Amino acid sequence: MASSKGAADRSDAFDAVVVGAGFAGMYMLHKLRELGLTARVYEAGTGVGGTWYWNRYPGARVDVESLEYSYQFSEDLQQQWEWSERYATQPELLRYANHVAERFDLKRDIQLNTRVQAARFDEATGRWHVTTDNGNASSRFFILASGCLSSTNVPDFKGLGGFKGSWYHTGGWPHDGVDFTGKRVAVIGTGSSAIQSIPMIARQAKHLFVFQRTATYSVPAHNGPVDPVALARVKANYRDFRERNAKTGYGFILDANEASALSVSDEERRAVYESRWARGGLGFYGSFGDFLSDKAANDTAADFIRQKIRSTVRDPVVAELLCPRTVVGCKRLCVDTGYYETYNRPNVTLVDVSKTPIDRITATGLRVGERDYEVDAIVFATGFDAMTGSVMKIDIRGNQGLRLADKWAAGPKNYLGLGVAGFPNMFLIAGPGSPSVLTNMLPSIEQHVRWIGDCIATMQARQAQRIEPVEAAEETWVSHVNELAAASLFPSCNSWYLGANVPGKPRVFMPYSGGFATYIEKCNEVASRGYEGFALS
Ligand code: NA7
Repeated sequence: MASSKGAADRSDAFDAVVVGAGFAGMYMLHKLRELGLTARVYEAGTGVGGTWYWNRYPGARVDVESLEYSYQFSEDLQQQWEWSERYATQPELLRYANHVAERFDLKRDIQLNTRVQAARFDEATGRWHVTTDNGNASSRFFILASGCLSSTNVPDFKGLGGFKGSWYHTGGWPHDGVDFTGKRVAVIGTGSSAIQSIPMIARQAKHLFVFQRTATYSVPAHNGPVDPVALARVKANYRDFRERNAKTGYGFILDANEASALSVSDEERRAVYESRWARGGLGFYGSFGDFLSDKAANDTAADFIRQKIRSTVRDPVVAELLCPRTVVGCKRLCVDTGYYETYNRPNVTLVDVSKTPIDRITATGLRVGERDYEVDAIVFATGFDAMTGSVMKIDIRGNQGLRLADKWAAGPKNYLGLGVAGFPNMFLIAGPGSPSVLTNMLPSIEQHVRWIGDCIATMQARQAQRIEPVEAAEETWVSHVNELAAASLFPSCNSWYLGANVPGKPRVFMPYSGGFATYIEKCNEVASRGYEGFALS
């Protein structure tokens, strides 16, 4: 049974402590057990599932096809689990997470309802001392599986405390749902969470006001039941399917077209975009090879999507406001079901806050410039302190009391996204410095867990006690990550990849943008060279 507050009968010394019981933490626990190690996972929520535990807003679903956004470590699991839709909904993903936890008997080592507050490395004993709001523990390994999008960002609007209605953040949605029937609702933000929830809320609400600071590109999902023919084909050789997806840049199969968008005629280009649009989903990224490296190539995709918006939204003024002006893919493309169409509803109003920001929250709504918008509920679809937020909330101290918060004050620094110099036996899963959020998260998570597992097994075989990156290797990696980003179009907009959505956060492009397959090769090479760039002692 999963424990709750008051697990006093438990031993507090483990081989490993893992922070977070999302997909990363759960598989890490399974892997540690396979290695014969003891572990405790601490999870702030009252259940497993991470992102899919917290993000219960209406319309929440995965943006990668479920046959790919799923664990591959167990052949029986991937054969037996049946996804009902091409893109699973949040409730289905949460059922899957719970199924995995039950199936592999994970819950007995997961302490729920417990937030890790601090972790300190003791150089004399070589152990981490972990403090939580519900007991303490010590361990040899300290593993952060705390999620990239788990620290919610609620902008510091004046007056929120005095608002008489209800307010919600998409990333901390009430478990029993919210009924907006007959209500006037404000949604702040037009990122992925907003784009998924707006069509659903619009169907319920009396009136919906959407406050848009930056328009976002979205491609249609064309969601539906999983195609039984495609399903049978994948299941007949799931391993092959997974191997193909590990050889891609994004960790999912998008039949990438390597040609330049500028090397073909206007008709051919349009035909490529039309076919990707008709297929739906993030396969749009695979339209052309220079999509994210050449601005002129990217402009052709931007023009195509803007035309789609103009042909969908009937009011030309609203359509123009919804047309993004940024680079396509500079923020993760959104995948929607009826998003742009929603603006044709009479009960939906788009409010442009790009030039005149939201001034304050009043007792009865929102004030923008001279105008008051009266609402009964506010939905903050305002994103997250991404990639570093949940790590930085823990007071982590390594050698000689070095604080991770100090080391990362100007942006995250690590080697391969896996370890941090000065913090022995600490590993990060799918965080900054790795492909992470630029890819299909599940295979990225599994690749990290396998790598960490192999590393620990090597340490056991060599009777090594500690591992940590060498400063020089870390510096080289950080420069490499920065150079890759600088050579791409990613830094051209204010995305959460750059930390630009959180006031005061250092503007550093956090994920590794060299592609999933290249990254895997690099990690394997480091391991095969005896963990080159790491100091083992
Ligand atoms: P995002 O993508 O960070 O979107 C947050 C949205 O909230 C975005 O449109 C922001 O505008 C807007 N925002 C944030 N602060 C403000 C203020 N102060 N005023 C007005 N608007 C604001 O978060 P999501 O949860 O939608 O998606 C996160 C990821 O989850 C997504 O990329 C997928 O990978 C899944 P901005 O663009 O910053 O101008």
